Amino acid sequence: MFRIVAIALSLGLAIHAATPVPVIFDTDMGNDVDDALALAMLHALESRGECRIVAVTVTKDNPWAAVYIDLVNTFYGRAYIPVGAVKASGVTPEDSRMIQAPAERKDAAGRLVYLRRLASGAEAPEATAVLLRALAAEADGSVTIVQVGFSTNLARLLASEPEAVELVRRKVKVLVMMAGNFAEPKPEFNVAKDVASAARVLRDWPGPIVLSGFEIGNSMLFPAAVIERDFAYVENHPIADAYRSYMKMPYDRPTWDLTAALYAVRPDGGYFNLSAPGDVTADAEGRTVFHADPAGRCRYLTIDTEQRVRTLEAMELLASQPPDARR
Ligand SMILES: [Ca+2]
Repeated sequence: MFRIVAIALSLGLAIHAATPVPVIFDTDMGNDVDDALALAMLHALESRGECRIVAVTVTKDNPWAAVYIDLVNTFYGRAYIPVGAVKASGVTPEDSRMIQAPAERKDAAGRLVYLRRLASGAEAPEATAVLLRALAAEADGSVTIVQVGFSTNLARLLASEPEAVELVRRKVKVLVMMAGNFAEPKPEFNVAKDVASAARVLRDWPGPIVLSGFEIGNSMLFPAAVIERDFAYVENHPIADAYRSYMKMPYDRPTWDLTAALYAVRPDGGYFNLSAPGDVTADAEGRTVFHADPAGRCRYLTIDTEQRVRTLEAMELLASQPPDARR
């Protein structure tokens, strides 16, 4: 009996591993460098056959965000991935060197160092339309959305058309958000910058939500030494370039968005634990409160000391994996 269960389990795992998880990555690329590392991780996981990036959508209202994402996708050999940009949200419109410097970097001959499709963010389609199209094309119950910026796009998605909520309910397996703080009653950036949208998504999202709170990524720092050593396989690397452009090196930065991406693709990897179910509300300043409820749709990640060592190492290895490493 035990052996039969073991065989069934291994078959189940094999089937699971053979079907890459369709992932939508929704990011405020440019506000912090963990978004870039998280996107690099998703590309590595796609190269390993574990996920498929079906679209990337942006909630930083700055034209260089979509351009930078497009050049990263191109670097990893996936220039075809649709990139949608938030339009006229006014949320964090300020320029950011981590996205603009790599996008404008030229070689001695005056050519762009990083190839890309988008000449400007204005060419990127509106994010809600990209989300609707991406969801409609995927199998029912299959899509994982990783939201590591503001909830602007997902709130707009829910309000976009009468069938949108039903489309989300039918297509999305889980929404994984880097949002909130479940250790201290402090406002969290992703929630605070667009509280109305965060509150709406937390209230109205028609399916399960897993949140990686501020305290999770804050407890594991991405080492500057990994940027200097493990991204040096190519002279110009768009992720290392962004990291060096974001702050003065050397610095170790929290892994907030990487934790959400890792959990999204490997929920059974043992990297984290999950809270009991409940609901999460956001107040006007961007503080989140968890209300335990067996019928609730939300859980948040927890992590213990032993897990931290292995989880950080997995994030370092995946983020620095060269393109097409398994081909
Ligand atoms: Ca982010």
